[in-house]
Amino acid sequence: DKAQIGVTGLAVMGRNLARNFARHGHTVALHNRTTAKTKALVEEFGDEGAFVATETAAEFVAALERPRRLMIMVKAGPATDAVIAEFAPLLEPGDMIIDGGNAHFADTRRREKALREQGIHFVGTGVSGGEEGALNGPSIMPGGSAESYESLGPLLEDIAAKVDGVPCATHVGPDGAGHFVKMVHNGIEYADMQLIAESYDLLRGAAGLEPAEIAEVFRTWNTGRLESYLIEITAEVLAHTDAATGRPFVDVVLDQAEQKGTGRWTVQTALDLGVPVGGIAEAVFARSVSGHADLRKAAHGLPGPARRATEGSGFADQVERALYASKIIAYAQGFHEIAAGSAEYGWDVDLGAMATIWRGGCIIRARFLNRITDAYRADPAMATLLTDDHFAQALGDAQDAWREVVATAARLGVPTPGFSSALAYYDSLRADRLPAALTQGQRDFFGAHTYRRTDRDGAFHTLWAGDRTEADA
Ligand code: NBP
Repeated sequence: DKAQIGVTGLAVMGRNLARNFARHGHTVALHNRTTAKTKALVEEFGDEGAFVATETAAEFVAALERPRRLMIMVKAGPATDAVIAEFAPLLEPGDMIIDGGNAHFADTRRREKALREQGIHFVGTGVSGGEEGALNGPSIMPGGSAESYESLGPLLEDIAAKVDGVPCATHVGPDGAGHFVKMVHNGIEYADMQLIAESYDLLRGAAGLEPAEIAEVFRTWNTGRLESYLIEITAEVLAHTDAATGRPFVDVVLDQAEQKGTGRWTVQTALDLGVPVGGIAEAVFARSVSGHADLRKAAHGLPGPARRATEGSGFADQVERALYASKIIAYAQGFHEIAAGSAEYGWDVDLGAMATIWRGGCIIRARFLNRITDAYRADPAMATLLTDDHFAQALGDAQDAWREVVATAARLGVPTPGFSSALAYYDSLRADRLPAALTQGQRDFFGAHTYRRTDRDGAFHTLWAGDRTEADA
């Protein structure tokens, strides 16, 4: 029998996706540059389903039913191009190459265009959920042509996570849309993690709680509106004790956060699109600051606030409100970026559907995402999530607590770039007037960059160096 799908690149992700397809009753052709990995997979897991192990590219392609569905799970970057160059000449019009690696959406657009000229569908696909998700049900974000999704969609929906019976996979949009959405998903993940980290730091630094006590606070939060995978694992990590020293695990881990680059891409892309994603940017920069051991060493010992007050028992509740409000902001910024990308590249992404497919499988899975889906269902053209009834009310309820938490952090010297920037974004959007008017005045003064007026149309320039009369520009 011919295979319904083939997977090339059998490291942790490819291997687990292949097993997931097989466990769902699909015949899976296997291929890997190093053939030992292919053999090992069949030896260890061959009884889980129908696998066709192949060694050469020609054998692999020949093992697939037509139209062929060939999934690439190799290290994103030059390896992806190398694998495409190897297989594309062996394929026929109508065949599909699915790239499930973490490719940059611009690379996906380039590859899709090149392969389209050969009649091959290139399906850049975001896959979230790591190793575990790949095996038991990831969140899947496929781009590419609608036609390819007709053939591929049922397979992807089969292996995806399910929430309330709904698969966490849907066609995102043409060419690079899937990888773009996966990129922003990761950016939001950065922001979410940063906000949780700040909450922990505040409960520790301002309320004086121990990690085990903070774990309990997170466990309680996880029974409410903040219920999510990230809050759940935060409690687990904080409750963990280091076996070697008997100290809280979080105290023996070097405090320098690393990153693989998707958060940075989200911010770089947002800058290109002119979308303010301060919450995501602050999260990326917070990791960067933590990693600058040299700067931190040089600055260590600089003066801080004299005050050392400890916050009372109501503080945790205030932090919960600040966290929820800031999380709403981070998601609103991420969704704004997806909307902007969709408009720029003509993808027509269904924003509500993105929240739906993130409910399971992926790292940012959360009860809260249902609210985002509801919000976009109620008003697909909403300019910002913040004005949705539920979110507007939550932001309203959070006002005093959110401001108190940011003020407390500033008074006590606990760094909260995520909370602070989220609040500044909120206050900027809701302001009657912004000091951007002054910025425009300065720009006109030093560079004759002109300005618009509130009371009539047109562009104007004031003769700053002359008699300061105003001229039409
Ligand atoms: P890696 O990213 O570690 O890649 C290893 C695979 O790439 C192996 O199969 C290796 O073959 C193959 N490969 C390389 Br490297 N260079 C190659 C080349 N020039 N030609 C052919 N094959 C080549 O694997 P991974 O961690 O399973 O991730 C796979 C993809 O999934 C990546 O793009 C990653 O970003 C993405 N992703 C990973 C996660 C995660 O949690 N790990 C989550 C979501 C997405 P070999 O065996 O012969 O060396």
